[in-house]
Amino acid sequence: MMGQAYDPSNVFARILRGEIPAQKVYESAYALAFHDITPAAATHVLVIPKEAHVSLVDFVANASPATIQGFFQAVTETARLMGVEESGYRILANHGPNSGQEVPHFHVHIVGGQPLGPLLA
Ligand code: D5M
Repeated sequence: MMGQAYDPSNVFARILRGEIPAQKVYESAYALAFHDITPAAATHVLVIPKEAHVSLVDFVANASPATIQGFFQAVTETARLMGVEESGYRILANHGPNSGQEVPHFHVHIVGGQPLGPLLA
C-alpha cells in the first residue's frame, strides 16, 4: 500500500535539520531523542529516526534491517539514559487516523518516571 507522501516541512524534519531547537537527550547515526514539548508524564521523550518515514508502517516497510535495529537500540538506550529502565516505562507510536498522529515523521514516545496506570485511561 502506498503511504502518505513525506512532508519535509514537518516539525521533526526541521529539528533534524537544526532549523528549530529541541532538548536533545541522545543521538546516534540512526536516531535522535529529545524531550516532548507537552509532556504527558514525568519523563516523556520522543525518539525519531534520522531517515524520513511518515509512520511506523512506512518505517518498517522501507527502512533497512540495520536502520530498524539501530532505531530501537536508540529507544532502549534513551530510556536507560533517562533513568527509567529500572522503574519501568512505556513506548507508544501512533499510526493512522484513529491514533491522532500529529507529526508526520515516525516517532516513538517513551513515557515513565511515575506509575502509568491503564493504557487508555
Ligand atoms: O505526537 C507528537 C508529539 O510531538 C506531541 O506529544 C507533541 C510533540 N511535539 C510537537 N512539536 C514539538 C517540538 N517542537 N518539540 C518537541 N516535541 C514536540 P503524535 O504521536 O504525533 O500525536
